[in-house]
Amino acid sequence: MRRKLISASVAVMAAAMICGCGQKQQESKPQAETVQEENIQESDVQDTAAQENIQEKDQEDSEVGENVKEEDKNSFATGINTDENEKAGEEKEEFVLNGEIDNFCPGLFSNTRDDVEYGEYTHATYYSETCGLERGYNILLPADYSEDKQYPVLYLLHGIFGNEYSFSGDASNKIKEIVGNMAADGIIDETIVVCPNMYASSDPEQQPGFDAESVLPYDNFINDLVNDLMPHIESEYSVLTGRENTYLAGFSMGGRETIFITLKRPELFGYVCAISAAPGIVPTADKFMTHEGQMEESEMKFADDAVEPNVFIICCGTNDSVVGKYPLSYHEILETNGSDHIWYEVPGADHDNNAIKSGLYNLFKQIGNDKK
Ligand code: FER
Repeated sequence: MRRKLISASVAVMAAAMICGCGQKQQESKPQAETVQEENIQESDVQDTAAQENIQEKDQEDSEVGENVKEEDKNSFATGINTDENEKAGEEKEEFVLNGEIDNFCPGLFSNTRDDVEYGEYTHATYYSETCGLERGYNILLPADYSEDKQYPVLYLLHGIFGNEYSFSGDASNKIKEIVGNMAADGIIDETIVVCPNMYASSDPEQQPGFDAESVLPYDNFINDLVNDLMPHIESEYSVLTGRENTYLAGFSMGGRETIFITLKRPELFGYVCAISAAPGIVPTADKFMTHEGQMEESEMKFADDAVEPNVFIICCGTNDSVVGKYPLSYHEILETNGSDHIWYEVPGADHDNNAIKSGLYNLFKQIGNDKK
């Protein structure tokens, strides 16, 4: 795939956002090489500061894992809902289909439009051999879904404490609008979105949490997805199969599993986006818990003979208060290990829907551009 390293001018954009309440945000394009140099230093500084913060918070909040309040769990699952969410879409008015990454999803695609009919989420279940139980998912079918057509499929993975309703139950993430509008405008083909429950435990009583055992079912989702859910979707719905037509994206814990699954099974997914990916792919300790890691840093790469995704995006908000600089560190490790991907930051976004909307929009934009 084409290799791109894209780093928006963080300081300029953050300042534009803070000053620009209610005003249009400044447009920012992927930077030329000279600007990248400065950005590397800028983000180095931020990186060090973030590491210090992580350590400081480690001391203050050593028990935060056990103390996550019920009302906070939703913001882990689907992102913190902030006022910025409504502003971000206004950044770009004119749309050009090209291979560039845009900072934000344009309002043209995130707004509800009268000229477009949107799909609806439906809940259904499948039997998981992996877990030995019936498991639920939500599926977003195009408004005029017909067995006479065949559709590509996006598997979309939620954050920690989430379930199959995390995305379908949050109208502010605008997923329905983004996929519906981009298809209506002919940028992408009509696409099915599947929102699974990523907690693949065989014990229905087991609960997610910030400790090694409670996280294991997330790492088991790769088996449920590949062996149970994907075959179920492919037999129950009129879908196009193969990596060209099979997409994977996820937010936070779902972003972490998206990267993990992509590295393990790159032959299955042609277009991938990991948004605000959570720590724990490689060994580390953050303010929530100590992570043994799914693999060592040296192993975080595609196998030498692997077919790699056509598009593999890793992105994160510059103000992410939950996963901080971990997505940046994934980009750096993959780069060191020679595994191609696109890295970019969403200016001003927290662990929130601005990052989610931007990531999904850019994934669909890359798909549209790749297939045009
Ligand atoms: C962690 C930090 C963040 C972690 C998970 C998350 C399992 C996930 C956050 C989310 O999904 O929103 O240390 O460990």
